[in-house]
Amino acid sequence: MMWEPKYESMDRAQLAQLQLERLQSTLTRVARNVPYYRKTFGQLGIDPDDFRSLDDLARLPFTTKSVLRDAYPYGFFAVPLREVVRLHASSGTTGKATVVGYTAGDLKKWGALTARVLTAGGVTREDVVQIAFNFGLFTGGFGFLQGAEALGAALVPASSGNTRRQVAIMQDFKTSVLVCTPSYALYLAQTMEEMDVNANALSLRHGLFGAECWSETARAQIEDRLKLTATDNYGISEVMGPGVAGECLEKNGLHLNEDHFLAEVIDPATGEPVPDGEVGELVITTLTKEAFPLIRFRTGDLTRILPGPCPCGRTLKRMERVRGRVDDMLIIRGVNVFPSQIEAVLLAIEGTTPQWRVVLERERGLDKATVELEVAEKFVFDRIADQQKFLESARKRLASELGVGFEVRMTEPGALAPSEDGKTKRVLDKRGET
Ligand code: DLL
Repeated sequence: MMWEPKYESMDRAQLAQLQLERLQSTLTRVARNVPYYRKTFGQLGIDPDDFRSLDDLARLPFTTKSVLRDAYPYGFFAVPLREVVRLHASSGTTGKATVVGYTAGDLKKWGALTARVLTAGGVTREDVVQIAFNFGLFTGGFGFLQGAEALGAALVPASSGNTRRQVAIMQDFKTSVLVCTPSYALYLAQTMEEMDVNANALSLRHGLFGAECWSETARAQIEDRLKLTATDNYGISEVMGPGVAGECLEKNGLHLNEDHFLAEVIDPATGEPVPDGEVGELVITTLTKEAFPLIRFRTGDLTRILPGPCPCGRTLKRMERVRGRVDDMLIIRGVNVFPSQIEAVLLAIEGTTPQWRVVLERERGLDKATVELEVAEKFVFDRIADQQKFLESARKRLASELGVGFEVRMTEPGALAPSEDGKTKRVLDKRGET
């Protein structure tokens, strides 16, 4: 099932033509209305009227989070404020927030794009869709609300937090689709087990998870413990929010909505595009946004374009699940490690929970990395010796699978509960403090 088959299974040559036309009109609009683009296009000698081929993309300037921040709050808007009907803001985890505006037309397209993602994940108008993303400045809640409405599904805006109540809602409302972060889905599963609620007695069919990094191990656990099919979806508030890319039920990469977003993958160090199939930083140019168009926006997310067609019939390219953020990659004694790799190892160990984090410290000039984790309630150790054995085996697994030594420590239950918007902060870097 596709929501907009005309675009989702478009002939690639036709799609390229559509992208070019949309890019040309976006360039003309930003050159006219956004001071940063007017200035940089002038410096680089770019005339939107001369822009004839998608191959010329690499001539255009990048847009970074820091230039957006410098223009806080409205400096990148391409329409007057009176045309704007909605404002959201990026979560600002890596600095000051960025304000993102939407026209009525932008909201309509956004709804269609999240409807595409929901449909690809198996959702129909028959479903009861529980959204456990925060409804607020964060784009997750409202983004999916519009898609569910467009689809005609029954939407339950449960919002984030109050986990026991979420479980009760799932039981009473016969929720068939869960939409939240993957770490929150695991937390829900854990809470259900503590409440003695059997997932088989629920009505869940599908789960759509995104907004943070996760792993195939986490997917397998979520599917098993919540008894649903779990798909991954990607978005970023500066570009729109959810709706940028989503997996179909083949669960093999996320289809990029290329008729609205032009995706490139670049080498983060040099800024040069890398060939399809190679890992690099995802860069997105919006093709249809009115209020907040962006040219070559550097997402900071690492992924690659997957080769070959998808059996689902969509011709939209797929990107691999995001491996991590360029700035989240840990370099511990020279070895590169992403938090999602640590998660995959931990989840495979019996007794661990989704509540964990890495603390980085500097001790006598050397980096020290400690994994702090909670163990499941039913897995509490009566004897100190058992606890030592558990920690030692976790230490060994991490060292052998990731090639780097971590200390492992248990924390008090509840010490690492998920944050309000459901995004879990996995790295606490204290190296600057010592
Ligand atoms: O997280 C938008 C969103 C909401 C996406 C709901 C999906 C579902 P931001 O708060 O601006 O927007 O955070 C964007 O989250 O740059 C990635 O680092 C990360 N991220 C989002 N989706 C995924 C994913 C929303 N599927 C930042 N896998 C991005 C890994 C993801 N990371």
